[in-house]
Amino acid sequence: EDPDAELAVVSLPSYACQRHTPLQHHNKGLIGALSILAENAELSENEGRGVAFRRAAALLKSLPQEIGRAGQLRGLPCLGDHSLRVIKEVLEDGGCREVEATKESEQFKAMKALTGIFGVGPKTADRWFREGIHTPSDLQRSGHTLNRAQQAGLQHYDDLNLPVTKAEADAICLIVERAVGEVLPGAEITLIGGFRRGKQTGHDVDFLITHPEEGREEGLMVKVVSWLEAQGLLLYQKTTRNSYLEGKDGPARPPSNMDRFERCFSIFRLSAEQLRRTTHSTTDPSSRVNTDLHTVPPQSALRRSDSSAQMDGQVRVESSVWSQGSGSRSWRAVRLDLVVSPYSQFAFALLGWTGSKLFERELRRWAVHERAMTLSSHTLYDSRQKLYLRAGSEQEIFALLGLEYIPPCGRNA
Ligand code: 8DG
Ligand code: MN
Ligand code: MN
Repeated sequence: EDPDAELAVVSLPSYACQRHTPLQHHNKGLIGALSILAENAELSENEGRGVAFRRAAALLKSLPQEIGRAGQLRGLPCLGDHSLRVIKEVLEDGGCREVEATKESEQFKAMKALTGIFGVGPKTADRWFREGIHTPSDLQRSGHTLNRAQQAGLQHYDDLNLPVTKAEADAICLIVERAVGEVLPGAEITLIGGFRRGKQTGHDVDFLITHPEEGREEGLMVKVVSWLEAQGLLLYQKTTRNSYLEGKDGPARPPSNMDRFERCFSIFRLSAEQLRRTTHSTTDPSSRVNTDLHTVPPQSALRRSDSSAQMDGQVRVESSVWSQGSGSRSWRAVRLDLVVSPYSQFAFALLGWTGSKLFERELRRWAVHERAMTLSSHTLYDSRQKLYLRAGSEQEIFALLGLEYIPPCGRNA
C-alpha cells in the first residue's frame, strides 16, 4: 500500500448525519489522539472545543482508508487548525506532545477517575480535585457526604468501569422483556444506544419501551421498575417523569402527551446464573471458544471450563469480569437505562436514543441550520410551516430532514 497515494475520497459532506460512520475504521492512532483532547476539553467543561475535536475524529472515522500523510486531507471538512496540527504531528513524529502531556497530567487522570463514579459530573469532580481528592479511594476516605447515586457509584465502581458485553446485554434484555410482559402484555422493548449501532461492548445497556396502543404506556415505567425491584434485580434506580421543560431538546413546544415520557437510570444486578442461561440458549455450543481471560470474543462473555464441567457437572463462568481473584463471582453490577415512549413518538425516541451522541448533535444541527426545523426525541417541528411533523419510522424522519437514510451501524460518529 502506497502511503503517498492521494485519497480516493474527493469530498465528504461536513455533517456526520450525511455520512456513514462505521464501527471499524482505518485511522485508530489519529482518532485516539483527537479523542483524548476531546475528552480533556469535556472534562474541563469546554464544550465547544470538545465538539471540534469530536467532529474531526468522526470525519476520520468515515474515511475509507488510512491516512499516511497530511496532504491527503486537503479539501476535507471538519478539520480545524488545532486538529490538523495534532494530526500532522502524529503522522510525522508518531505521537503528539499535547496528547501525551494530557494523558500524563494529574488533573486529567483524577478527573477521569472521579467522573468514572456514577453520579459524578465534571463540576463535582473538579471541586473535589481542587480539595486534593484524586481517586475514588481518596473520596471514600474524605468523609464527604455523597448523594444516593454517588454512594452506589462508589460501591460498584470497579464493575461499572468494566465494559458490558453483548452477551450481558442480551441476558438483561431477556429479564427486562419478562418484566415488561408481566406488567403490560403487548408492550414492546427495543435495544437502543451503542449495542443497536453494532457495538460489542458498552458502558451500559439502553432499552426503549412502548405499547402499540397509545396511552397504554402511561405509568409503565413505575410498574416495570417495581417488578424488577421486587425480584431484587436493581441495586439503584432513579425514575424521572421527563417533563419537556426539564429536557435539553430545544425550544419547540411539546404536544400535550409530552409529559408521559419517562426514563430510569439504574444499576442492574446481573447474576452469573442469568448470564449462563442466556448464553446457553442463544449460542451454538460448537462456536464456544476457549479464550484468554483478557480477550473476550464478540457475542460470548463466557467460556466453559471443560475440566470442571466434567468433574462436577457445573459450568463455571469465566471472563475478565466474572472470574476475579480466587473464585468466580456470582453476580456483577451493570448500568441500565430505560426509556418509555408513547407509540406516536416511538420513531423519534428510537432515533434520539440510538446515538452516537455526536451523531444526534449533528442531526439537530442539520435540522436547525439547513432545514429550519427542531428535532427532539419526541417530535420534529418545522418553523417555516409552523407545524409538527409526524413520522412512523426512522426512515421517514431522515426523509423529512432531506437526508439519505443512515442505518444504526453507520451512526458511530
Ligand atoms: P455506550 O453506552 O455503549 O458507551 O455508548 P452509547 O450507548 O452510545 O451512550 P449512552 O450514554 O448510553 O447514550 C445513548 C444515547 O442516549 C445517546 O445517543 C444519547 C442519548 N441520551 C442520553 N441522555 C439523553 C437525554 O437526556 N435526552 C435524550 N433525548 N437523549 C439522551 O444519553
Ligand atoms: Mn449506552
Ligand atoms: Mn445510556
